[in-house]
Amino acid sequence: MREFIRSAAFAVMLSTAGLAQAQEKDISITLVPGLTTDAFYITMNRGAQAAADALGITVDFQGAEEFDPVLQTPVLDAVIARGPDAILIAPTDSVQMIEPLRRAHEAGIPVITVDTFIDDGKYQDGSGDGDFPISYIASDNIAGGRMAARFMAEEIGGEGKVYVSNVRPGISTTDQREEGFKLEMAENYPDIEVLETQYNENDASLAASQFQAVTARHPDISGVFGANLFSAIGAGNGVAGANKAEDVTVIAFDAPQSIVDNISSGLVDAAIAQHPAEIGYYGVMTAYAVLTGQSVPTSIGTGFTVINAENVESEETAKFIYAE
Ligand code: T6T
Repeated sequence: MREFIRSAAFAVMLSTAGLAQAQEKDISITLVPGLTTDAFYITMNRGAQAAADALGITVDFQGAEEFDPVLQTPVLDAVIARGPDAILIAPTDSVQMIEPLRRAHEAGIPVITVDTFIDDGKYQDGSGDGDFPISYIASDNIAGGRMAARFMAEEIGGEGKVYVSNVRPGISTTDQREEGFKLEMAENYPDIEVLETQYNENDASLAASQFQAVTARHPDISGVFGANLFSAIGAGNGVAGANKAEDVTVIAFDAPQSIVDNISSGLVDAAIAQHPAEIGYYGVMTAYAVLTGQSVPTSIGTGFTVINAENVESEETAKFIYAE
């Protein structure tokens, strides 16, 4: 039956009888997050479950405890061995996850990437080693990095020294946020100097201690852009630990409750909240469409909500705070 569903997924036309059969089957999709304990992916899973409930299908959530391709690969191999009807995955490295994901593709399991991409993120175009995933559902991370730069520039009055606190090179999302941030600064804010990026391996404590080290070298530092949840939590803690909340602007990517609390207290100036539930919801809907013979877009862009002192207490904002 699974084979039927897979071939149905790739058929150009599906007969009405075939469609009915496909819909009757218990469709089972696995969502492999970047890591399981991150409020971003927990919220993505909520959106995925909402879509699964609406469709009457099953989505399970299987991942590693750290954002690391060496840990994600065996989880993925075990998922492939169980043979779900489709895999939604946030690949933890844009190059290192190509071959592991090819194993899913070669086993006939449709692959859709959510949040992060492999290769250049342009799928089904016959170009590159990793163009086999069917679709990519995510925030526009270059645009998000540009937004962070604009908020930073506004807060620091268009001049000063800033740096990006980032995870590690090779992750499509955080690489693109840094790229967008630097492009915006270079194009529009010539009096802002972007210092060397500090890579923290997704460890908020390391990100906090890196702030101490940067501020020792540059006591006149004006701002830090935390390019993901752990980088931003660490940047805020570093600034608080150095008693620099008054002098240093922190712009966060991601919006778990602790960052939102730091906006309320004035430690963090703005957070660019992604819409992870939307990514999960549309990820599952896309997989379902594929499995029932519909054509799907090769990429779907999801939104952002900027949270700052002006809207942090509003009811409208509350729904964009990540689930814990
Ligand atoms: O920022 C998100 C996600 O978009 C990124 O790919 C990895 O980090 C997070 O999960 C936040 O920790």
